Amino acid sequence: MRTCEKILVIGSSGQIGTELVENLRNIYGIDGVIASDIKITEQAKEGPFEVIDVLNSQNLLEIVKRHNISQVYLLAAMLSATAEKNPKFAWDLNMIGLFNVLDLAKEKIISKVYWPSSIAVFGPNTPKQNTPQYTVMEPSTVYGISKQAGERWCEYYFNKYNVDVRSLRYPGLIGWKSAPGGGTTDYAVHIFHEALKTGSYECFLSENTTLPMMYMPDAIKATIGIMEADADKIKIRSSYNLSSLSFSPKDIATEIKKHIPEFSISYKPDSRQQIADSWPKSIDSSIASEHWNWKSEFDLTEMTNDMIKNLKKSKKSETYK
Ligand code: AKB
Repeated sequence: MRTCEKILVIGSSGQIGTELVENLRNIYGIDGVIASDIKITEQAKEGPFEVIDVLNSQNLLEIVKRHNISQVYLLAAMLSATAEKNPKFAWDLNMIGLFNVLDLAKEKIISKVYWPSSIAVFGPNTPKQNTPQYTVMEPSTVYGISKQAGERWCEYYFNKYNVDVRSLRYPGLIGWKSAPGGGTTDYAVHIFHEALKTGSYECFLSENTTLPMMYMPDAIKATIGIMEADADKIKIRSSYNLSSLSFSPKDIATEIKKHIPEFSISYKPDSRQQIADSWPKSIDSSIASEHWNWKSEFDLTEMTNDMIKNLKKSKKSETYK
């Protein structure tokens, strides 16, 4: 167990945070990782937990000092679909939260920052297949605009103030331990729950909407991997392209049918379709592989097997098939 670091995860009860805290605690010990969210959650029963409003820099500073925090993972953000409903607040949350954390590193109160970016930094004019690290971006959602601006600020803080900030452009993330929180790719989690619960699913994206996706164990491996890599290997201080899978609702439904033959899917695209249509279909992450050895492990079949096996196990008490 490594005891030299004291880590704060902000937004720890969300989709990524839930699994990240668990994994970080395996490395740094329960007391080495402080979970925090805007309100108290079940996570508070599992180890140190603080209520933090990331928009309140004084509240954040006080907690960082009290726990002698050395690294912050800033996961609190409003995702693509929810952000479109409240663009101004989404901008404030996504940007002010980032500045508050970057400033702690600028003042050398903390030494390392992790901040997630997203495939949402790309837009309708971006090449859709195998989207390169450096290309036209022009995001069309407020979430994407905030992530692109955030990337620029991360690089700026690195160049001007020597802030050790690291970041990944996450694709859609799929996991069985936690629910997704207001994104366009959320269907790829909901579909598993509905397949097991009711045997059918109405998808809010059209059947051939292919998007870049990733199974949560790969996303956690990448997140901890980039944070643990030697600083000189992290040559990109805006954010790295990260890729694993690419699939459409039709592709994933076909995989699920291998486990639940009677499963049926219908399609009723809503406003999220336009967001999905503006994003890449697949991502080139060869630079991440070259710089800090990124490699994904799960393909679509392995992910589907693992999701179904674990959801069945964890939901034994519910009426899962
Ligand atoms: C979303 O759909 O908004 C997120 C993302 C791709 O960043 N999952």
